[in-house]
Amino acid sequence: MNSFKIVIMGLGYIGLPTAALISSKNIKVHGVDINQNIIDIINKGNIHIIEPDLEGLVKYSVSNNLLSANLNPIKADIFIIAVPTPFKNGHKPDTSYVESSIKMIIPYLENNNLIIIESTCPVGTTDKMKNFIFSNRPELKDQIYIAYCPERVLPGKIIYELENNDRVIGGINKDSTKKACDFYSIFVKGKLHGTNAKTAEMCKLVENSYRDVNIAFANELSMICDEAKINVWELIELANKHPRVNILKPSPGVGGHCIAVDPWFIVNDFNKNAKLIRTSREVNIYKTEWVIQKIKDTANDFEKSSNKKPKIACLGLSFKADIDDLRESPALFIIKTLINEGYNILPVEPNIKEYKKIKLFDYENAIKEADILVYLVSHKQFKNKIIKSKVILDFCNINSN
Ligand code: SAJ
Repeated sequence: MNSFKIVIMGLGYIGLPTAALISSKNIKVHGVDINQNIIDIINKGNIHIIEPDLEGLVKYSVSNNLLSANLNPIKADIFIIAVPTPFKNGHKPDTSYVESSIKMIIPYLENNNLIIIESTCPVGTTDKMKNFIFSNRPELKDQIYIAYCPERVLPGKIIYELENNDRVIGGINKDSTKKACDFYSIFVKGKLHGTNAKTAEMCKLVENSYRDVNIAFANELSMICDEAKINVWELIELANKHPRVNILKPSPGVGGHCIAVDPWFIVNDFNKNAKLIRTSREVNIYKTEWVIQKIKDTANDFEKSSNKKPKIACLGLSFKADIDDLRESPALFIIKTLINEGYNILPVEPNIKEYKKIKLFDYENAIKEADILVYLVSHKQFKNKIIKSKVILDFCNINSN
């Protein structure tokens, strides 16, 4: 076993897979979370999130005494911060979990420790945390290493991408960058790119904003094409035959806790110049409203022509295909809005057994019973089964790959 010890603050979507992967390399990991229920689950070798390959790693590490979950940190060589940074009202990033994690580890810090922040953060957060640590423990100045290294993994492929993606690592000084690169080289097969903390922080925000801007372009095209009566999917396929064009896919809007959130971190701090990034967020949010209006118009036309209120099967609740994650899901928002406005909705989500306030329907029954089929998420269970005799609204090109 490696002799050094790691503390990971936060055992959620990023912290737990990171803890499991590192500990599976025979390194002792002491995980910390504020939720006792999560701690109990992990200490039994189980997991509280759905992610392929994770459970086996956690079981292995817990049963070999390499990983444990706890309420408080301990003294260690390396401290990794992997807590969420949601946003408050007005799209302002909320870094309070990062701050409270740093506060919790401060009493345990010793010379030569390395602190790594992985949470998505506004530019300048690492520097702020450095000042906060040194104002509480001035004797640690120049004696510890601090770096920012954002996670970049895709939910559904986290374990593979944790090991294989390149990493961007920005220290508060060159020694910190080197120390953090040496650490990641133990378990990352991708390339490690050293820079400064500010650039690494911005890099994370830019990656997700880049994707948001490009999806906004596709979503805007889908609304223009609807007006022009052109099939947007065919159009994009043709345009993408150009060697330097690669348009992404239109959707009912952008969901998840990353792409729909991170661009606001840039807009919030650089409001005057972040015009395209802000507008792209607005276009992607507007696309969801546009989809709701389309469904309502189709339902109202149906009612006028057949003199009965239509049953509408809404297919898919999650924020993207083949997962059960509902965070910031446009499909869920669409369904909730229509139900609240009194439409007769049959929601279908094959990846979820039960959802608190919304009664879920079985796919086969829903498509049989419904008058209108609305495809919101291209889950594999929905593919190649379109019933031509029904009114169909397809917002995700259901039969494509
Ligand atoms: N979407 C489209 N059209 C597309 C692609 C995606 O509308 O052509 C929508 C999806 O339906 C979904 C949303 O975008 O609602 C986001 O899905 P995603 O699969 O693109 O990304 P996430 O949110 O699951 O993960 C992203 C990834 N970032 C990038 O690809 C730049 C991941 O690498 C990050 O680690 C993750 O955010 C994160 O944690 O920040």
